[in-house]
Amino acid sequence: MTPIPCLCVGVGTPKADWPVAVSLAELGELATTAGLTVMGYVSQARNAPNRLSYVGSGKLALIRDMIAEQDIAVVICDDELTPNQQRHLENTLQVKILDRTSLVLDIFSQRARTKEAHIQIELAQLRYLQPRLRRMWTHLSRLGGGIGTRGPGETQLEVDRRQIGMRIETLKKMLAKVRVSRDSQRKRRLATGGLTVALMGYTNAGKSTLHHTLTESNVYQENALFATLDPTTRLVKSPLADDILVTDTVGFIRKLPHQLIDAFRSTLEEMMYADIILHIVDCSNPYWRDLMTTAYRVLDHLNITLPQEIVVFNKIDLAPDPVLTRHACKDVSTLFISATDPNSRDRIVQAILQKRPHTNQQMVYRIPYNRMRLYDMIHRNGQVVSVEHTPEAIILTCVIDAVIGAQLMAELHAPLD
Ligand SMILES: Nc1nc2c(ncn2[C@@H]2O[C@H](COP(=O)(O)OP(=O)(O)OP(=O)(O)O)[C@@H](O)[C@H]2O)c(=O)[nH]1
Ligand SMILES: [Mg+2]
Repeated sequence: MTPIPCLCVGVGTPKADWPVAVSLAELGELATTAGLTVMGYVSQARNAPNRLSYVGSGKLALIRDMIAEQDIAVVICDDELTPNQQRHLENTLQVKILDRTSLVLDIFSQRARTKEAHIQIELAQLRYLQPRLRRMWTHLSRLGGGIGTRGPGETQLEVDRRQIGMRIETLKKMLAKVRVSRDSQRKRRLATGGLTVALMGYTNAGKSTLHHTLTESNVYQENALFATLDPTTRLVKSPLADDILVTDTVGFIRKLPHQLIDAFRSTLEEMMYADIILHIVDCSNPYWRDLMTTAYRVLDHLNITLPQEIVVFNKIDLAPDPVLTRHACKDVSTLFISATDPNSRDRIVQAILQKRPHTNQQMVYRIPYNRMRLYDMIHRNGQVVSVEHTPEAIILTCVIDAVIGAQLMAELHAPLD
């Protein structure tokens, strides 16, 4: 595939939450994820984006030079452009102009796998297109020589608008049907009585990687933004518990296009039905607190109240100074892992079980003869159902408090000192 060279342009305003450079770097990652090649970044500090040209005239001239020098084919602006801004930039710069919203929509449409995701993305794209239709009409009326005030262009615009409106209604109905089937799937799952856990967090935090480590299933992971769109639920594979279901979900992003809020709502609703949320945070990112805030803001916007939350700091192996990072993060959580390390699985399962409402469950322990101390502890804490002696170990079945039972099981699997 021939590379498509692009330029990322951003405006830093005094009331922005993040420095413009950070937001622009993320825009660059989005562009790469969408298959473009980033040739450069241009930023400008202003009170607000220019209403016509997004940046000021001096920067615009600079961008024009860069386009000529580096053969730039696409310019991407870090905010959603108004139809006027987009037209003005296209006319002035004579290249394709994208904005953050259209880029995110494009990535979503590349990633959509399920029927629901396809419907959601088409809805979002049509909602993005609706206010921009006027622009197409302007082109058409110009082609028609601008004869009269109600030229063929305007008729076309009315037809386009009506067709888009009808398509949106059809898609909404299709979505309602898909949701009914998803609700019944969820009800069936909840009826099994297991503990349900949902992974949540900023895009690229490592949710799918942890999902894979916990369940040994192959959920798509990639060093790209929005690798996952659709929720996937699997059983956790651990000797500590056999009834934990974990759901992987879509990642959050700052400046989430409002057209996509609905698409997020349906996916994130999965979280409301979970018993526990694991909030995965990339602690190697210096802006980890802002990443967390962004996630909470989106949830707030969607009116989603979280059940119990456990904050898990991931990618500790990538932290430049792990001791300093642990210290800086400790007021939020003390759970630090590398999702890529299989040993993190049982630490996560233990953290989940500690939050689990205390219930008794039947467990089977296979205790080697050199671990008789554990045999006594299990005996003391649970009600023994049966004991069987084999040449290598004692097989002990007992009814025991789920949390204590899991802790003892973890000790049994820990290496001997
Ligand atoms: N070094 C290191 N890399 C990790 C760790 N966890 C995840 N990664 C990498 O980070 C990238 C993103 O991981 P994903 O699991 O796809 O992230 P995600 O949160 O599912 O991202 P979205 O689906 O986009 O929301 C991948 O390249 C992973 O291999 C970790 O603990 N250490
Ligand atoms: Mg993912």
